[in-house]
Amino acid sequence: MAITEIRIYTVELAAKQLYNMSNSAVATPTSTIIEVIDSSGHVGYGEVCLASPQYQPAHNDGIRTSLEILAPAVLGCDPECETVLNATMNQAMDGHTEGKAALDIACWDLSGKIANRSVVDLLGGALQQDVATYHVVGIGTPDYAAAETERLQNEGITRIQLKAGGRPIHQDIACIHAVSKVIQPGSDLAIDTNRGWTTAEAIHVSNACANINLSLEQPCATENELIQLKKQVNHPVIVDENSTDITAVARMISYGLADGFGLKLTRLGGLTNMRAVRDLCMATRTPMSTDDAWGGDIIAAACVALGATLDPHFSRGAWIAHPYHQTHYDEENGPRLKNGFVTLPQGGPGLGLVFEPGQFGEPVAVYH
Ligand code: 0XW
Ligand code: MG
Repeated sequence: MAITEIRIYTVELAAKQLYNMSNSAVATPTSTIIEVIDSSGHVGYGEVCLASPQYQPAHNDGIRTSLEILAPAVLGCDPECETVLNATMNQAMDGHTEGKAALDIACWDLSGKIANRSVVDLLGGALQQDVATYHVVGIGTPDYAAAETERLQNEGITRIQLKAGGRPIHQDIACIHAVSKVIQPGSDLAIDTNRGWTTAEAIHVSNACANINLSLEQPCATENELIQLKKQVNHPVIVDENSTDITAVARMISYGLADGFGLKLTRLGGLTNMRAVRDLCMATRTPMSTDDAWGGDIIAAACVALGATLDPHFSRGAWIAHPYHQTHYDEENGPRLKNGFVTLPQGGPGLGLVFEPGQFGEPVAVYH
């Protein structure tokens, strides 16, 4: 088979629930949806949507500009040859992993449809049928943080990610203590500052919460700060934004720095690259999540598909943005929170999603 046409669509995914991080609040990100058609008429879908311009060094408009180079470069590629596809994209353009990821994901979906198999099976098969997930509690007051944590736990969520940073740390400490009073035994609490604290602030917070069972997710901005911090705190350190590619992941594992990772499919370049990172993390017994920054059912299905292939012991969960924007692409099959897990789409081969012709409106760009 060969890729014969690529269509690009956009969908706005406005946050309908408070979602404040240390460096930004999520407003109305514009998602980029990619439709890849091959010579047999099969259609695969990919997606990428960044949460805010501050969250990572990329921008949603820039992704569509990168596709002006990447999409023409992969016309004629065999969608089932992911190694060749990624090599072709890397020869066409350095970096820009987000646009590459969306094309890569679309080809995994397409490959599943050609082979009449799920992406989960193409990735090696499910080790989790009910895929673990976690839920974010945005930056707010201690009462809000405690009440939201209780609400989520009542819905079966046992993995809470409390956002922090970007304000005086005594306010973060107050929220952490408020949550610690309501978190249930067996629940997992991560404090994610999205690079918001200095090393000194992170040490201060860790000491002020020394008797609270929590992990520090991306507490500081740079790898060197995390290396210094790791020597001085007892709480586990989870690396997110610094895990920019497999070499960074391997380096931080070799340093003994990472007690786990918060990984983003599109930051790492898609399912092909994430499969390699998954294998490295499982081989080194390093827990990881399978997330993305924002997005709809397509990127969620890709995150959940990869998440399903993780040994549950090393799964930090597959995060999906749906609860925060509540936009359906596939109302029946889209990944949804259920009893503390996230559902795997069952709509058919590939990512398991079903779309109506023309569902995403007129394409903003077509390459053929
Ligand atoms: C919670 N996430 C997966 C979604 C937000 O965009 C940020 C990210 C994180 O863990 O930092
Ligand atoms: Mg994070």
